[in-house]
Amino acid sequence: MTAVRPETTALPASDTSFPTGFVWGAATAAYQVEGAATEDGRTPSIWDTFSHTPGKVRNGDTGDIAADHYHRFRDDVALMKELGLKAYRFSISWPRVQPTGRGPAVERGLDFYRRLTDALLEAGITPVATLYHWDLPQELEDAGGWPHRDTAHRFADYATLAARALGDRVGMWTTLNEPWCSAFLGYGSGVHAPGRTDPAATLRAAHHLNLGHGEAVGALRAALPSSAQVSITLNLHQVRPLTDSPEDAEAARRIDAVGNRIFTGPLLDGAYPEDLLRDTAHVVDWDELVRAGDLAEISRPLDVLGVNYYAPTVVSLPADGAASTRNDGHGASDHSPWTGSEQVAFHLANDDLTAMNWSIDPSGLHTLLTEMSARHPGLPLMVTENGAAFDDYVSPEGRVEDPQRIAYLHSHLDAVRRAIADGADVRGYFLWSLLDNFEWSYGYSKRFGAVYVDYPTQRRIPKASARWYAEVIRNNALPA
Ligand code: IFM
Repeated sequence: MTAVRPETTALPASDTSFPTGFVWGAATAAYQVEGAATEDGRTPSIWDTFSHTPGKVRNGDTGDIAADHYHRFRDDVALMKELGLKAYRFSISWPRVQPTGRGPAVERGLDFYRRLTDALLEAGITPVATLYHWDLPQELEDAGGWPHRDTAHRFADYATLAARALGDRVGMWTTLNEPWCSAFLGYGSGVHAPGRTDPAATLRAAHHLNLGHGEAVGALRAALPSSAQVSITLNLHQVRPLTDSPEDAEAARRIDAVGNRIFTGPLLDGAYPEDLLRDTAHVVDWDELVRAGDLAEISRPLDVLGVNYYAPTVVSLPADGAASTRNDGHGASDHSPWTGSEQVAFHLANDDLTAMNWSIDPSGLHTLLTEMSARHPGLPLMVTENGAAFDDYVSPEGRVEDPQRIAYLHSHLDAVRRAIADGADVRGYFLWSLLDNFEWSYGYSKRFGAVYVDYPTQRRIPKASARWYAEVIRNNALPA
């Protein structure tokens, strides 16, 4: 079994190289790429239900076929090998493995991940498995979803099934991907599945995601060899006040609390931050929600922390107390996802935008990594997602030239390299995404892939950025 455990060494600031053993990868997620939505016993997840609900996803797109990775994974692994990837971060579809979210595993579902990981290992690519990238079995949502405490226990049970089946070949495990999105976009603003807009349910979901993570860490440690590495991936918001005013500092404190510390507090410090509890006391009864023993469970030690970064989060507190702009990059909704801090306004950091209308600012990644590493010494970091959507197209010669993505990757990888030189313990980088895929409520309208997918034919065309990234991997260094 291969585990991702490179030795990092300090780097000179002027160099363009990365530490020996730096993990170069690319990432995807089950619902975004697999397709095969009804095959081999898979039942609907909340994203199947949501995407099939008219008006929820742009153009009525669904993940029914997606990039057809379920059937084409061998070709995709061959492509990864060609690009020289050292690791592939994928997610396991819960409703494929345990369709109703309860009871025994479905072997046919697990077999897909056995075949995928075998193919990866054969190609010399380290598999990195995420247990939950947002596809809750619909039956569990019908029983209450993440706001319901039992969902956390169900998740730990599923973690055991997955670890028992794949623990002999997967050495690196991630419990949740971006629990902020699951809780705040799924139950707050409703732009993600299951599309609920209930502030109390949002905070309850956040706590139960934390609890589910903690219980899953325990389950994984019990089922896996001691060499296995266990992590969680957070989309930490790199929060900046718009001005130096005390009001904007207050806005930044609030968004840092409900966007970041609601997870890092209990996970890494064993407690919910006092200011978060104050800001949200009118929404939920935290004393009733957080039971004895929960915080010890949630704060089980981790081997690695996964960090996803795309753009900074610039905030202000409008003088009239009403947020006039909610340019938070998380999709349009009449309901704010920022439970308890709905009055905060959001701004673009600059006008250099990706196709998602997210500002391009690599300094945010440097700040995030250096600050997290300084705050949590001894906890290695992994950039588990970073990348950009642009309006890619195939030229008449059959090529996809994406110089903007190359520039984005170059500047962000340079930020990672500088963070390492400045003392951050960053072990690897996973480009989001290997393939163009189903970008949630944006459907297939946004292309994040290093590899272009022509959806009508499912033909893969590596973009210029894929070739560029392959060269970086080969040299373990950025071009000078
Ligand atoms: O596509 C998503 C991914 O599923 C989670 N992180 C952000 C990406 C881009 O929006």
